[in-house]
Amino acid sequence: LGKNMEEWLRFSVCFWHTFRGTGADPFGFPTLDRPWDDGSNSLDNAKRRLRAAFEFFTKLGVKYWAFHDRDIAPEGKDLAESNKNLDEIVELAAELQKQTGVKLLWATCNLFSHPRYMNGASTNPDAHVFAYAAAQVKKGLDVALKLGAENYVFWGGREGFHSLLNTNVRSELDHMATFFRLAIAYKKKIGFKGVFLIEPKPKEPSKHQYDYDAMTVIGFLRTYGLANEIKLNIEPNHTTLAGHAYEHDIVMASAFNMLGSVDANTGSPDLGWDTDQFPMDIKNATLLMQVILKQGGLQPGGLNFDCKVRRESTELKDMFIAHIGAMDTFARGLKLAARIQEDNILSQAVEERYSSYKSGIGAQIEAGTTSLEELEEFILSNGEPARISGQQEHYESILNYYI
Ligand code: GLO
Ligand code: NI
Ligand code: NI
Ligand code: NI
Repeated sequence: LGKNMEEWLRFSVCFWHTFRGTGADPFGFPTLDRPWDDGSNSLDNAKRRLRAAFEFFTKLGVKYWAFHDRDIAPEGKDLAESNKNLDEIVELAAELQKQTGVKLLWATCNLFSHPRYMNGASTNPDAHVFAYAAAQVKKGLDVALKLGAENYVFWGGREGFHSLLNTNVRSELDHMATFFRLAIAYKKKIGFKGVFLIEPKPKEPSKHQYDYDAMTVIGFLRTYGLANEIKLNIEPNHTTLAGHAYEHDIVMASAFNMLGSVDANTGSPDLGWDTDQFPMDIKNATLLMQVILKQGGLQPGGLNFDCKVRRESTELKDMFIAHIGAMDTFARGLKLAARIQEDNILSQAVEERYSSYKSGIGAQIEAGTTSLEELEEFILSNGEPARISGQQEHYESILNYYI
């Protein structure tokens, strides 16, 4: 396939779940053992955590990691102190990256946890909050540049609304576009070469999220003339939360040349929220890798495990097993996708399905050289189209043969 498996499978460990996750949920206290973490907000604790993380990455053999500004370094009493804390931790991160060879897939800013962001960040009705978020992203981009991030992610955690009665949606979307324009200008100014990625997600935590799903974000980017500057980071658990199939947003983003990276996880369709489970389903992984194969890989994006071990997994070794199991799942998915591509049976079947567009009136439709009058003329002389079977079961049984 022209690349070795590692180039197709650019795995990344996320810092926030793996090193900040505790197993706590809205109904219960922490359950996970984190022997290196004393639970305090001190810089010493942050450093211990980071060292543990790099030990984990190296033992696992994963080449990339990803983090938010506020999960690697504690928030200070004001922006200046937060930035100072971040600088100190980033120094250590730079050192650890150099020592281990582990690279930064992407950096991001947490613009959703602090109470100041409760009504949104760039879409906040208060300009003061917009300014704070912008200042935070400025620093986030400096840090991304320093650590050689290959991408930079924007997940609009609170960019949405709970009620239309108090919301001016047009002005909030205009502000969000301005926010991205400012970030693009700064990125160019400092010479940061990483790719900007928006991560769509519906329903959580705002009742309505502006970045609902892939096509919503693509529509937003095109409306505001930003589609050449920003791609998408797709998380399948968000896709299923939006009511789509696991691979839907991957397919959609890739179809429009907008698939930059993947937050590789899965949810429980029987639960219905963002459970961030480790992907263990071979069929899902195969369908996803098929798209990645077809578009020639994800570089400079990757497969970032935005996943948490479940509350009931209390041991450190569970963290290893979860990541290894997920990596194996995608490795098998890649192999199966490669076989499916090689055999060409499915793609031939699809091609056949669209064969009417290859000649005659179909070719004219494809080329955009026809008119309503001409199409009417065609129907008047050719009559009713034949009914052709959709053959869903046929396609599904072919896929089953591979899995
Ligand atoms: C939440 C998102 C979140 C993002 C992260 C990076 O559901 O998946 O974890 O991936 O903030 O942007
Ligand atoms: Ni995510
Ligand atoms: Ni998520
Ligand atoms: Ni997540």
